[in-house]
Amino acid sequence: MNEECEKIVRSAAKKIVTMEVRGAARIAKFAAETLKAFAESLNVSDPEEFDKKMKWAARTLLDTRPTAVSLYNAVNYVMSYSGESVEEKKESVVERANRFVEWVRTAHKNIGEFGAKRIKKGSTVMTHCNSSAALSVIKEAYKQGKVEMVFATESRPRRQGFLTVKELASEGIPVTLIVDSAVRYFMNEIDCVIVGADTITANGALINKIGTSQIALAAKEARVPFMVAAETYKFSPKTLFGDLVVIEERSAEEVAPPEILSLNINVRNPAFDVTPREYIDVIVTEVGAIPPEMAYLIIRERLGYTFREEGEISVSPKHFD
Ligand code: RUB
Repeated sequence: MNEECEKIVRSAAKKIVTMEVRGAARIAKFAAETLKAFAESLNVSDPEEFDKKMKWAARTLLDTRPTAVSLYNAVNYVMSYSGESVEEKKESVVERANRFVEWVRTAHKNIGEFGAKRIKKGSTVMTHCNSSAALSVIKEAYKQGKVEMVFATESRPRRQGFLTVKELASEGIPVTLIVDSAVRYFMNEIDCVIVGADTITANGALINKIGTSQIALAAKEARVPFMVAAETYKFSPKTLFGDLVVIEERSAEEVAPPEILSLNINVRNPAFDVTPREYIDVIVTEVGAIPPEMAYLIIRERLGYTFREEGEISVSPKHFD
């Protein structure tokens, strides 16, 4: 019976690893939903056994992809469940998972509204990869009649840019697809760059799809504002305690075909890169549009972490508590 339950988690983990479920927000929501489904179907009577199984599920999900802190925050949020009996614990898991999913849903609405205020009428905007948060800004600004054209990068090697152009085109939003190496060529035509985030560190740096930092560099050179759309669960509490963000390196097969790989060459395929805070004009979160320097406050106020005091840190994000 519980082997069947474990399948829920193993299959979810596989979907994240193979990127059937991808993007920091989607992964986080999916992890919360998976923990909920697992808890609901667990057939145990011993509360300690329940905790053990939940920890196994949490660890299995956390071990899928290392970079997006949204996954860690989602798992941590649900795993802060309470209760004495198995039934109470289950109820608490379900409640927390539902709250997290609601957090994801409502955050996008606010981010869209706040971000759109910073887009001028008649704008051409550029985005990279496929970010639900960045697209919520673009869609809202378009609805308000402010966006004339969206430049979307292909986003090699996985070409998530195709998802972006499909999504925008399906809503009738004018979009131009470009290869990643054409970013600087077109930057003078751009009024604002809008990207999403996998992680924001305590010092305000952005970790996002590989190529983001090159776009930020080109934007700075051309004095084009660079906006990051990031829900507060994309901020990393761990970086407050000195942890470095692990950048996922994916397989060489994503980059080159077999005849090239057979040449016995090295291939490196980092999935994300780091954009220092100096390149970021604003981070639009669901609680406001903030400078990157305010990242620590977000981690403290929204996620409930403060600098370590007397060996204690709070681990329960405060959002809905
Ligand atoms: C996706 C990516 C996205 C962020 C933000 O990378 O880098 O820009 O995750 O997306 P991958 P969202 O495709 O490798 O997961 O705003 O939807 O969370």
